[in-house]
Amino acid sequence: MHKRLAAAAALLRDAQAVACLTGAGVSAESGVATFRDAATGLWSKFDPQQLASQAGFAADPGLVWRWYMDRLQKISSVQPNPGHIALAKLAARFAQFDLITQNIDDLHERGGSPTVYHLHGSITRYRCNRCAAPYTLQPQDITAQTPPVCPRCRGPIRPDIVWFGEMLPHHEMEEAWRAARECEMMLVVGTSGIVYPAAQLPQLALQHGATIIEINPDPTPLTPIAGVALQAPSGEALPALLELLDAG
Ligand code: BJW
Ligand code: ZN
Repeated sequence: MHKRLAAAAALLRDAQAVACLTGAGVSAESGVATFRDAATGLWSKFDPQQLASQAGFAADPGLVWRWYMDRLQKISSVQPNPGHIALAKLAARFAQFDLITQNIDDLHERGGSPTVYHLHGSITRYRCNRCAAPYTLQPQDITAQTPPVCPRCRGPIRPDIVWFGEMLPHHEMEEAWRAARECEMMLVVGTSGIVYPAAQLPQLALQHGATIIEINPDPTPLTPIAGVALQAPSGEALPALLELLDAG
């Protein structure tokens, strides 16, 4: 592990442009459940892939609303972990550092990262599912059994999150695809690498000459294209990487 960390630090030391793609694993050590680990607890009998879709919302809007409000409360109650904090500090070391996340939580921001491209939206923002008007969540919405109703068109309110079959937000996609083309190094942290189009980003970076550093305790479909694979939790590997860089 130490050898691979040293190799990763050596590669990063001279880089000018670095990009980082994160997934649910970066928030796992904060206590936020990942998607494809065996689901536990209250929601274990529901399939996230079914709930996170227009069809799932149409079939049972209340169920989907309660699922998100439960996750919002969980996310609000947890803290960024040393991985989020190390990424914010790493950013300051490079002329260009683009942080791209698939996560809908705000733990990167709370960990100190100034600009974060949320490819799959954010659980802190809400909008109408019919007319797309933005909606400010009210305290009573959090315990409501059904979604709030849009004041403009009476449509159901939903989180501003990208469900299966929906398009990713235009600006975030542009920035993420630019970052992948421009970077010399791409850190790929805590993602299973199976959800598209986000999983294309490391491939694109590689095609444009970047080296991929993967941080994940388990192998993924992206591991074979990684120049260095650090098989460790990101809350340990990222601070260790930062320490090696700081040591010069
Ligand atoms: C640790 C750790 C620790 C643990 N430290 N690591 C091409 C091919 C095939 C299918 C498609 C394709 N293009 C599009 C599709 C369809 C679909 C898709 O990709 N399906 C796949 C499942 C096959 N994609 C879409 O529908 C996308 N839209 C789209 O393409 O629109 C155009 C279009 C329209 C119509 C038709 C066709 C195309 C939208 C995708 C939106 C994904 N949204 C979700 C849900 C958000 C809602 C919510 O949160 O409720 O986003 S899916 C879910 O997966 C979530 C995540 O952001 C995303 C990625 O998951 P992630 O982050 O990788 O988490 P996990 O749990 O999978 O992995 C965690 C990893 O962490 C693991 O590897 C662990 O080992 C690791 N780990 N502890 C570091 N401590
Ligand atoms: Zn509306």
